[in-house]
Amino acid sequence: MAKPISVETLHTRVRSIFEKCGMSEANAEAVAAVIVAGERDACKSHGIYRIEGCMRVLAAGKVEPKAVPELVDTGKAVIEVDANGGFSNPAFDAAKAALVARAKETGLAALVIRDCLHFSALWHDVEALAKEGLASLSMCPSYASVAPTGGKEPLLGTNPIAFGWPRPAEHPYVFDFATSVAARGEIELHRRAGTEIPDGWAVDKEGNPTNDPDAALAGAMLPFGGHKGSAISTMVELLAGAMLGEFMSKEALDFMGGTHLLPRHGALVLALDPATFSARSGRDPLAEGERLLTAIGAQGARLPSQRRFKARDLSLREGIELSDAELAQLDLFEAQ
Ligand code: NDP
Ligand code: PYC
Repeated sequence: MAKPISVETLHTRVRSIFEKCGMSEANAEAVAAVIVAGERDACKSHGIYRIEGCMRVLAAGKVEPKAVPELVDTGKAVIEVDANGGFSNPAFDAAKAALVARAKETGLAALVIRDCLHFSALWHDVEALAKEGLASLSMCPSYASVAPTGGKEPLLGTNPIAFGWPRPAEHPYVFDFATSVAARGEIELHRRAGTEIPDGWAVDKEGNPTNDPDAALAGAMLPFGGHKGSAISTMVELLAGAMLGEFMSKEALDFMGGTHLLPRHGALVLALDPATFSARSGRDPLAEGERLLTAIGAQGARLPSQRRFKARDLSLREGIELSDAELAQLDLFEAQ
């Protein structure tokens, strides 16, 4: 194992790989930021492993490398940003200030991200909103790779959903997960490592349970929590696909021509100002939240994102440990 690499150095290297692929400075910066944040926080399924996937969609011409996001703010609760076929991350960055301002003004605001290539973890966005004192929910479809509970054909995406809640003196409360048992990225990491996937993650093409990552990727993944996860995943398709007039996971798959290319569709972010909602109650919502969150911790249960924040602290202090294979791949991408 080589010496750890600093977060800044990794960021510079990833950004320059994307600039070499033809991305504008601003887009390369935003995409590198979310990938390096994933690696820094030990979220390997959406860390540097994703560079290759991004390069593949760039090479296939299915994402606009120099897209300039266009903000459409009519002063109403729903703000739109058109990613114009570019990555979702610069589009979110371009709209964040308007979303925060509207949520604080009216108590509740929504951001619609249109026509974006979305490959990243969602915690990045809800954490940014929690830093502004807002609660938020973020969701998007993906590409059809998950069978609804009771079915066996891929129809739903891995459809992630993330929630953020601000905490006055702590990292925010954040959960962020695929509505499939595991993110597709996790299965791909098992395939690369030559290891089996756990029971219950997926079925093969015939609908039989499988532990083989290749058979799982060719078959169908399963929603988490049976019919409950299946329904939440369907809700994501309806709210962040049908309602926005953007691709649902089946259409995203057809548009990309297969799961070898990352999906293009829309995304929905809801931002809520806790102070506005509780104003007439005379109670402090953040203090109420603290009571619950500390009681959970007092039982010895860990909060979601606690592992991630710990990994972040370590990476910022000591750098990020990458395997020799990962470093060799970075060198290869830089040389291309
Ligand atoms: P995980 O199952 O790894 O984690 C889900 C969440 O649960 C995290 O917030 C995690 O916190 C928390 N958690 C895990 N174990 C515990 C525990 N024992 N107690 C309390 N909390 C726990 O996530 P997934 O594999 O489902 O998803 C990984 C990422 O993939 C997400 O960031 C998601 O946004 C992304 N994704 C993106 C897609 C896209 O289309 N853009 C599609 C699908 C997924 P912690 O991190 O601290 O462990
Ligand atoms: O890991 O499921 C996943 C995924 C799909 C698109 C981006 N990430």
